[in-house]
Amino acid sequence: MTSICQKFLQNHPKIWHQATVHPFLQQCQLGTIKPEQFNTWLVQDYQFVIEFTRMAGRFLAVAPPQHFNVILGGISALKDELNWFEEKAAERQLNLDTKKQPACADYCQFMHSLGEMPYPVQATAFWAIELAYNQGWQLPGKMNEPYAEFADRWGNPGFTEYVKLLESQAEQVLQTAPEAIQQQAESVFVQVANLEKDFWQMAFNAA
Ligand code: HMH
Repeated sequence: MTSICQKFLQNHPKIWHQATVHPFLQQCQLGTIKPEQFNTWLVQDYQFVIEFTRMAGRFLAVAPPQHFNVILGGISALKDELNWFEEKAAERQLNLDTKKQPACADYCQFMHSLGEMPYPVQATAFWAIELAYNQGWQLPGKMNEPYAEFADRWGNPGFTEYVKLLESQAEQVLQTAPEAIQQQAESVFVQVANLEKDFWQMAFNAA
């Protein structure tokens, strides 16, 4: 029996592919990405992660206690990730206090709106957001520095395990959710995929 989460992936192969395979990532692997493109991504993703951390806080607030372990692990990793982004930006002399571009602002608005949605829908979104980066940074294959460090952050085996745990927690609550909530979760899954695609394109356009 195919799980509900795996069905979401199977039902939307085209948009999921666009969410996780993009010339931005391929050119990081080739080492041909332009500094303006990479730096735009870095500064905008920092803004994204700030809003994602707030989303994680709201997600924890409505989670069953049995799900705390995995979510708190994720929140602890976000603490490290925000500090790491600040270091990477300083190395590149980037100003992190930059206005959000429309694709980033749309994604942040979407994450904010998830707070109003039922827990199984939030769990689906949280899983899909992390899976997109886990797959996206792994699929191009081994990268060289300075990009290897970025690919490893979301592509490392520990992160893959964490994403599997997020999937099993989402699956567990989707299994017993009413049909209407399962449908809402599928629609949110597709929205995440579209927002991911647009986020890559935003950074790529900075050339
Ligand atoms: C746009 N999606 C985007 N940025 C991220 N850092 C992640 C997902 C993973 O947290």
